[in-house]
Amino acid sequence: MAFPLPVEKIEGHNASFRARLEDDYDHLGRVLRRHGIEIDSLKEHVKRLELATPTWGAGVGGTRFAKFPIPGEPTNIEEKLEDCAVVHQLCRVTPRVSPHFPWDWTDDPYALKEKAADLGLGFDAVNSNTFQDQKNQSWSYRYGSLSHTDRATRAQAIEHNIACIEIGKKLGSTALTVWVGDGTNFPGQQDFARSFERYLASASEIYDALPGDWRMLIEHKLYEPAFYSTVISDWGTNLMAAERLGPKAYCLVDLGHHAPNVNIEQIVSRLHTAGKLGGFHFNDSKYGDDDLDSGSINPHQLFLIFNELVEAVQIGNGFRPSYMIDQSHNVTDPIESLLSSAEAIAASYVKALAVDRNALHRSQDSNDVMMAFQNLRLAYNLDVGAITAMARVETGGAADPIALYRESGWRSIKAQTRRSASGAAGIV
Ligand code: LRH
Ligand code: MN
Repeated sequence: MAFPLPVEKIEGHNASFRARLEDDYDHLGRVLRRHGIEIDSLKEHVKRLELATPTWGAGVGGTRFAKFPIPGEPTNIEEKLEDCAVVHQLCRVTPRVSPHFPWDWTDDPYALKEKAADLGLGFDAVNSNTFQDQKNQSWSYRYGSLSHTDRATRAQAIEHNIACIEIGKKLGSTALTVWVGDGTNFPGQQDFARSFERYLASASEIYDALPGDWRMLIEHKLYEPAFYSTVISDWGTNLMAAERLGPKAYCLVDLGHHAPNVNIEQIVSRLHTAGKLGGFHFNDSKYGDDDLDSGSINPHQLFLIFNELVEAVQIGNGFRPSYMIDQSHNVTDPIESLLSSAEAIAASYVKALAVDRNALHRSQDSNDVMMAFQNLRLAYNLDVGAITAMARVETGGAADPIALYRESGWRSIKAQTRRSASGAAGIV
């Protein structure tokens, strides 16, 4: 196993941070002890946090209008793995990558698994793609895929999902994420009930192909690419599907897939109560499915979501969600955005762990509204940077990952060797 960046460079960087980091850590430790919280226990939780980076997030993203590639960005799965390894080496909380097929297709998945392992990475959920037509594809997904009115088109989409499971098994993955863009742009274009039943029938054939230890993560989305109705449009429909399919089917919550101002933390609580909360696609948004960096627009929402996740873990019932990032990095260096997002997610998790839950529950039970709110706000207002930094430094990461990344010159070095990426508009 060889990390992409020279370890001694990180050690030198951390040595220059050691004194002030220990000072900040000890100070925060005293503050937390006054609230009966042991700082080291929070640090150990961060060390066990495992997020998955999206291979499609390692390259520059775009919109339907344009994409602005940068020199040295990855243009194939091997280069994307290298960049995801840089992210994990520096932040230490992203040990797995989530691939997307056919974007990351390989004829030798075992070699790819080995390449990833050599870089210190594993594979999380695999993502199928029946929202784009591939060259030499027999049937178009213009009018849908798993819910298409045409049996042959549905069969083609089912077959693709099963092929994703087969390659995922060879990569060591244990979950399939199914997001379909199926929907309509005109009232009357399709019957809501019949298209949903066609989706369920197709999804159950995919479900039957799942290995025993696998999970199927169903991802709902309010709109886009369909702009009047979407077959799997919200958490309720998602839950109906997961319950209809069976115990290996779960709901995946992509933060950007809801109407503005929807209370996503309550959806998280409901899906956990139903025992169907399977995972997340973390990102942020202001208007639609903007796929912006996690915590960059609404960090309080991210904290409130982790507050529900910490409550859920306390309740238990075998709850082990997949934490994945799903973003489109249109105007930043993707590695810097992934580092910034991993920090925002880790910090939200630590703040949620720092909530005095007994005090919160007492305030809730006695309807002391202001104290209940203050119980959360106290934790949210903490600057937990010293905890996430100490966790990184103690596991071989960087005290200041973005600063170290810039010092490494990784992107300009890669610009010398990597071919230039296409500027074709679109998400990848
Ligand atoms: C759909 C989505 C889905 C991925 C795609 C890249 O908007 O969130 O998770 O397949 O983005
Ligand atoms: Mn997503």
